[in-house]
Amino acid sequence: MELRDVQYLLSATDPARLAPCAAEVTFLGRSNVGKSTLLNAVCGKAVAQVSSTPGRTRALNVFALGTDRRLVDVPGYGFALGARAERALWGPMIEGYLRGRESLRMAFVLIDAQVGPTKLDLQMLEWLKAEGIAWRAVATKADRVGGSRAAARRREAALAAGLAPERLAWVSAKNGRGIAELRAETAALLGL
Ligand SMILES: Nc1nc2c(ncn2[C@@H]2O[C@H](COP(=O)(O)OP(=O)(O)OP(=O)(O)O)[C@@H](O)[C@H]2O)c(=O)[nH]1
Ligand SMILES: [Mg+2]
Repeated sequence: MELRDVQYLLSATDPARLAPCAAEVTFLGRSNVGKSTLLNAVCGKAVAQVSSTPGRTRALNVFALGTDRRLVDVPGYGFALGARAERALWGPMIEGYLRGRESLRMAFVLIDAQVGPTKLDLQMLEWLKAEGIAWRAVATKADRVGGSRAAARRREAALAAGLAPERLAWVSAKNGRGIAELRAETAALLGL
């Protein structure tokens, strides 16, 4: 079994509908940060739907590797469909899923490389720490940060998230930077 063997399994808005499994890795981040694109890049296969319209992914989209391993594409937080959605931050669906999900090996928290962590991103990191959920910060769309500015931008973004620069993965689905490392990490987490 390889990441390339990934297949779409189901979409659910009720996390209680997700059956237990042996191991899973999940992709979190604000709307449009590149979660679905990164999942596809890591797998080397276009399984998750990508769109230029923010808020495209509205349910927990679950992808299977064999019978017992999963990747989960989570709806973006911070995309307000209305006042109520805005208040809800990431809402009960995401919280309900992340809490007490025994098989969850890692939550990749995606942060826009150019923008750095937003207030919501920092809240998500704090929340994950408080819940004792394993997380890893991943800066996406690194191709948009010019070569000469990249090192400084990475330091700044890492510092804002309270991390050493090397602990902030720096990736681009567009030019492939950092994808091989993230792929190896994901495969190891899933025990592939
Ligand atoms: N330049 C560049 N653009 C990217 C990269 N990754 C994603 N994008 C673009 O960013 C936009 C959003 O990508 P998605 O993968 O749909 O983002 P998402 O986080 O899944 O968005 P939601 O499902 O709406 O929360 C698309 O237009 C992608 O083509 C990248 O590495 N570099
Ligand atoms: Mg998406």
